[in-house]
Amino acid sequence: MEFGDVQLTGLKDYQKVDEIPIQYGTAGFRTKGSRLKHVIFRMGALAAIRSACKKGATIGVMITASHNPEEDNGVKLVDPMGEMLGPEWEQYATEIANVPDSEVGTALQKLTKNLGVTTLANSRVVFARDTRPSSPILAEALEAGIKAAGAQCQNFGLLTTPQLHYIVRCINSNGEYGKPTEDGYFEKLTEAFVKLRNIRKAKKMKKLETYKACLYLDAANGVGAGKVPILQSKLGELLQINLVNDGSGKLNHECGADFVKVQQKPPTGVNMAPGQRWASLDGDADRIVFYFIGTTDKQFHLLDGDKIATLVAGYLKDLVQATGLSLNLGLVQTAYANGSSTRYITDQLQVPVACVPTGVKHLHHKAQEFDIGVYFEANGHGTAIVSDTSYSSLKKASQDSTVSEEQREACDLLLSVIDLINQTVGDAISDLLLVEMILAALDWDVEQWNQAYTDLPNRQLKVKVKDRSVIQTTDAERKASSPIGLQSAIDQSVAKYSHSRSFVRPSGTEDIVRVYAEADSQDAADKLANEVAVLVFKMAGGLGEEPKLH
Ligand code: G16
Repeated sequence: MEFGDVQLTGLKDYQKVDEIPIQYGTAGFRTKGSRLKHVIFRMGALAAIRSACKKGATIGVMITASHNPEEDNGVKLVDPMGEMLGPEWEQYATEIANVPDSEVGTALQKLTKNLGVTTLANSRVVFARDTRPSSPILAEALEAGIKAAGAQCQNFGLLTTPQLHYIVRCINSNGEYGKPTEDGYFEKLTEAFVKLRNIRKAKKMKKLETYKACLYLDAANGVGAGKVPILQSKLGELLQINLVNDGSGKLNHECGADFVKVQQKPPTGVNMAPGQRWASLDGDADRIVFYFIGTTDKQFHLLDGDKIATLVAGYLKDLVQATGLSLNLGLVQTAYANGSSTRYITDQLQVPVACVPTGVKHLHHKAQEFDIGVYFEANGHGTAIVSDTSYSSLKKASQDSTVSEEQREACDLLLSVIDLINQTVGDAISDLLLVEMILAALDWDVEQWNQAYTDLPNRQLKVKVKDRSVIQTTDAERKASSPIGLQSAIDQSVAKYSHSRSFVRPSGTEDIVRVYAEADSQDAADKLANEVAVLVFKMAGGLGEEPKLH
């Protein structure tokens, strides 16, 4: 079988196991690991074509299913500047993944021809994987696909997803963004963290009284767990990390950021004392949420992506002001953002806020419209990005002797904060350091952070349906446009509860429909979520038992 000018060798080892269609979803392909060998082999070849279309720039491929159960797996493609694969290519990926085995070569050949690609010999692909049992064999399939296309490749072994995004950007910026290795990643982040944390000492400011440099971290038994000791070795006493779910248990099982956020409770089996600051990563360490037990009310409190976003945006807003530069700062959220967070951002922080559909690719894109764009999904996935012109203005002002000393210092400080942030994609390790740095700078404990605003009680549910694509949405996923009648039925339910809101959307990473509801009491949010889940079940072909209120 011919593909371009190379033989598509190895294809026989990477044939489809079934004919069930598969789609490039919110963050790549995701399904049972056992169904993915052929998809990943083909994505190796596609990544090579993408690289050729980007004039030989390096493309990244990450093998992971992130927050999904251990038996799932997936693949995400990373574009040259470390961002998610351009949406126009998601369609190519879906087409190539689904063609019959006998037509793979022809389909790839047709694509290269349509895109004007004449050779893949200069294409470069780098890849990494998470700790799932199926990941090594899928990494072999990927390498085979890249090599079959005649491209060059480099295997980075076990990395977190954001580490691979970082490495891709470093390679393509010729090292300007940092050294393209895991060591380079930790060096950049931790040097910035140490510098920022030591400013207090250098300025002989009073000692920290409230902030305690001690974090309890649930690593979801994922790939992030193995990275924490490396991080710890570089932080010394500046932050003591006590690791649980360190990889010895089952991945994402009753632990991790998704479990804690959706269930609104701690990982199973951990012993939390009131006032301790806890955080959970997800399986590939691109998300993080914080939480604690209140010292007075002894209740569980979650500090999710919205609370991280407001902490970061508030800190950056003050810092930008201190630089004297006129940089516009904006925040991007999705429909899952708690109503109280949006109100706080608008009324208190007075920062412009935008709402886009779920998926970091949408948030990242929108955030690029600001000089400094902070974006976070409520599930803890997010980062901040700075435009090239703003970065240059900061660099220039930090060395400009006509600018006041305070303003130069603020520019310098902001530049170090930018070094602490992985601007390519949401990164749990970078976000962890950023949050810890800000809490220390403000000398806050976790309870002070939580006091910014009170979340409206909310509930998320999952409904299994025959075909989740029957649910279609509009208005940044806040309204259902199909099936007909579903939205008006949801509106009627919402009208029964005060300060309430609810929406539904098909997940792009799991075979389910997600239901979100918020209201002025937990009881009302639970009831509303359940009513809407029942509507989905009845109007969108629910499978199994009808959802019940627990
Ligand atoms: C991925 C995406 C996120 C998204 C999440 C859930 O995260 O990168 O932007 O919020 O999936 O998506 P959905 O609701 O469509 O299932 P991760 O951490 O699983 O890669």
